[in-house]
Amino acid sequence: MNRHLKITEEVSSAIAAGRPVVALESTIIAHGMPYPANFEMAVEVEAIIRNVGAVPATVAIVGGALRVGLTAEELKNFAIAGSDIAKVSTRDLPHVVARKLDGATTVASTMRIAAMAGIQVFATGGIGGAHRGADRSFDISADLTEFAESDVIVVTAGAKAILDLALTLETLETLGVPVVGFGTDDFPAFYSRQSGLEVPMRCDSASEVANLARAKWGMGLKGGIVVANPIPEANEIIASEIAPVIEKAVAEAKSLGISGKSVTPFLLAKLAEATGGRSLKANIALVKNNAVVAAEIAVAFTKSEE
Ligand code: PSU
Ligand code: MN
Repeated sequence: MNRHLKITEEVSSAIAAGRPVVALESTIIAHGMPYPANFEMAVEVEAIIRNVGAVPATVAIVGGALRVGLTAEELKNFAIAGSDIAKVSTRDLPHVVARKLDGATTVASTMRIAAMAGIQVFATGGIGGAHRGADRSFDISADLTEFAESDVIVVTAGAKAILDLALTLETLETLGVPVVGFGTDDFPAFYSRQSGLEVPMRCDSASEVANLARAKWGMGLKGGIVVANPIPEANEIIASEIAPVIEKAVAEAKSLGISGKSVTPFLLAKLAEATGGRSLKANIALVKNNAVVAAEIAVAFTKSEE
């Protein structure tokens, strides 16, 4: 095991014994929600995973160590520090590790660290993707390329419509990544249950997802699986309602010349500002929903094939 990894006793003994473990990212805590809602969300999501019978493992970088499993106090530190903590994608890992810095991990770097630790299932809110105008800007999240690299199942409420979702699905196809609609034929758009874009395949249970992963990895195919799980109906914000807010945020980012790793946090902050408490509530509900499904998949994965 590599010398930069630091896994808690609880998580490492669960991995060693083949018990179910679910990884969680920390950018969603530091950059995705305001304090104290982010801290409450992080604690509740861990409890949800335990209730289903899996061990939660929040991933972050603390003093240059790749940490798998955080204490409640550490979760709170990340929640309070918010955007003062660096957002760390895969390309940033060497820098923060060499300089012994703290960092909040994105979907991409969390997948990589989970794979290093031997964790196969990860719950998040929404993955990054190909931004609008990516045909010229090349702004395609490293989350997507990470799916070609790391053998991890990621449960996500699809991706936000701040992105070009059609281009996001095309990119995942090019990279050979299965995108599974969980109980749906339509790729979910985070706040909305439907994007109008078809998913290439569908599973209706956790054990079906586990079987798909076994088939993929069993034939030696490398990389992850996107499990696209729609937001619960009660918390949905329909697409036509959120669309004008998104258009405005995207136009503002463009006119301000926002680029690179600031694009996603800028758009997320603008959306949160414009939709107020409702989008925060939706965000928390979908993360919890994803945590349940991820824990069920992790449990199914430890059982024999059904
Ligand atoms: N999309 C969301 N919420 C998030 C993110 C994306 O709806 O919190 C975060 C995740 O950590 C994701 C990252 O991995 O942003 C992607 O950033 P970028 O587009 O810069 O790769
Ligand atoms: Mn980007």
